[in-house]
Amino acid sequence: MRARLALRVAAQAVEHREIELKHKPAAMLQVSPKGTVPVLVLAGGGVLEQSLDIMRWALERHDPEAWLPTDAARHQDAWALIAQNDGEFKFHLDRYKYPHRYDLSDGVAHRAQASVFLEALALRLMANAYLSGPRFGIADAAILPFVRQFAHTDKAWFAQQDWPALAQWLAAFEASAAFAQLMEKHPVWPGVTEGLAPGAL
Ligand SMILES: N[C@@H](CCC(=O)N[C@@H](CS)C(=O)NCC(=O)O)C(=O)O
Repeated sequence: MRARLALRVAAQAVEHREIELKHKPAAMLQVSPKGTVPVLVLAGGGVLEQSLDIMRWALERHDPEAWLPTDAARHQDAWALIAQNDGEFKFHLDRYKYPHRYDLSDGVAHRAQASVFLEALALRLMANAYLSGPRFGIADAAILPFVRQFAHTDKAWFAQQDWPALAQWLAAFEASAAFAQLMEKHPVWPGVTEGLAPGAL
């Protein structure tokens, strides 16, 4: 989701190939054996296998909304926040969402630990409209999809928390045109005919 947000704002045309994770196509594993999405295959043959690399690549080519901070302190702050999201917060989020995958009876303790990061985000969003200041930027785009996952794990519980600015920031994202575009369904790649040997129909 975050890679696609950056590709969209940077107006980078891509051929979107929707992957069914239960049936990863051999062609995908050939270019990226680790088998996670997203993967971006560049025109010159290079392969980007991390969503943050795709975001950085797209925004370095074209950044019309100035998502990449230009001053060193803001740059450092945004990437440190993203690292916290991808590290500790994601660790607890995964266990909150899928406790049984981790042999836990429930995810409540991890929900509490993940909430420490959300408290910090909520405080930032009380001071400024977005995580890095008055304008939407890379930190918002990189972190929002994960906060959304957290919020949707137990919507009723999330709604009871005293995080009005955080809830509003998430609601505005979910109401945005960018989000609506991202949620459009894409046919799974390769399609039925492409996936079959010639003459099989
Ligand atoms: N650090 C990677 C993580 C990618 C990742 O874990 N993607 C998940 C889906 S969001 C995936 O492809 N999982 C593989 C699977 O479930 O088989 C990134 O940000 O690109």
